Amino acid sequence: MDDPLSPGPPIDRPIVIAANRLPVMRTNNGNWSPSPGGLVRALYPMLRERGGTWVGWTGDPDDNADPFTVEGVNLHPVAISADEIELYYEGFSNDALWPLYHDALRESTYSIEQRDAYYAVNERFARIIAEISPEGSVVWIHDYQLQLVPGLLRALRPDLIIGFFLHIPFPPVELFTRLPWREEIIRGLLGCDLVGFQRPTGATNFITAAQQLLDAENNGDVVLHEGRRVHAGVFPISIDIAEVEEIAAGRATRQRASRIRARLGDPEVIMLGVDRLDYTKGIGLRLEAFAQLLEDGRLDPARHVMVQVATPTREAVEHYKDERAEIERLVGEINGRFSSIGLPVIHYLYQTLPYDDLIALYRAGDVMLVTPFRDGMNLVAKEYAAAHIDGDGVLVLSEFAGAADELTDAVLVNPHDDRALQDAIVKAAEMHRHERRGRMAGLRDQIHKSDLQGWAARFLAALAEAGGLR
Ligand code: GDG
Repeated sequence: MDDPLSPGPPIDRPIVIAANRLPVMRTNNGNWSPSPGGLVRALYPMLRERGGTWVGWTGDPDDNADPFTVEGVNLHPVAISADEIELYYEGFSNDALWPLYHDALRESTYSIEQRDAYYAVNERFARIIAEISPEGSVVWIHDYQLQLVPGLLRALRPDLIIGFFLHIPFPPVELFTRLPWREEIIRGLLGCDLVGFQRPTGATNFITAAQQLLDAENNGDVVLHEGRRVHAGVFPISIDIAEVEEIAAGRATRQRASRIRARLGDPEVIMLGVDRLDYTKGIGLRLEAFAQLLEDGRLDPARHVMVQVATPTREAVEHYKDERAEIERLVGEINGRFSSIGLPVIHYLYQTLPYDDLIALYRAGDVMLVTPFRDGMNLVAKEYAAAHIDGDGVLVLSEFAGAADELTDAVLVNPHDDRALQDAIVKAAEMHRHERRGRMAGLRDQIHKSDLQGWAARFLAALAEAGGLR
């Protein structure tokens, strides 16, 4: 019998990847080096090995850099102006789509200028991909910034096999239909042969939106649109497990982890949060739950400390500035009330740490708190389990993270329920060693079922099949 997880034989067609950002960054001496980040870790080595092309923005405004090659990978920059960064990226992508897709709506701020910039940048991507893709190429487009590209590209190049992966949730139709340009987005995605989602609900929501908004018919997970068959599939993303385990096993990491514990005052339980400082990640709720537990005496500042790493992100967007101010106010307030001299109860870092340091922190963390309101997957949860080669540690995980579908040995919690969140934190902090080890073994078995490279290979194999290559 075929292994359902086996990706099958490699694809012999040229591969073109498109993402908002190129996989490389300019270094100080003007050269290019691979940028950090999961997507790059998954796809760049594959392109380096077999050759291929990546289309994306360099990260600098008005950058008209010519196409170039790094380690055999062809890189095609897409120029984006300073105005477009404000309207297409910060505006439409991060201020309109991001909250809508994470059911984090405050008030709807939809602007036609932002939509026009989004369209213009998507069209530019489509044109460049159409110009550079060899006949019959396999094109894989990533994420919510580029949802119109498949449709625009299909019109220009019907010969291409086009796939799209959405890294964030696809919202229920009742929410999605708030967007004035909802049909346009669905039409864009229906330019694909395969649209991939993190969770089954994402695929179902997308199919329902296509039915309701465009009268598209469907047969199971295949949507029939303008005489074409568009597959919707589920591909939960993973991490580079071997890399995390290797770093975690290193002597330097072990030493760093014990130094961290010592510097925190050798507490009984280190609680850890690691997130981009994003309002969807539920950092504030977590801090409030921690404070309430200290207040009620269910946790003890002499025995329990929290480390919160909040990585700077989207600092130009107003809601992110507000979120940062609120988190920092809370940290100050809680530390003011519960710390003693030399021993803060919350250690807060608004920094991007080197990956090795992050893995050492994961190893030091006895309880990992991952409490987003809504999250496509959440790789931090998987990295924490991968780093715990010692077989110990407890993961508290929001039901609203995609990772909750797979990581059922976590302490699963509804972060909107403050009492439940407090109970989950106490349960994790007090969990008996035997149960901790049993649950961690379950988490580690689960993550070992699929790594990042396997995820990419499975998506590409499904895309080849959807495009009629198999
Ligand atoms: C989107 C979706 C989906 C964090 N702080 C530091 C640092 N990180 C790294 C982590 C992890 C990554 O950033 C964060 O990944 P997440 O999955 O948690 O979240 P998003 O950035 O929101 O990603 C998400 C993902 O796409 C993939 O499809 O899972 O749901 O929202 O890898 O390690 N890395 C370093 N220093 C830090 O301080 N080096």
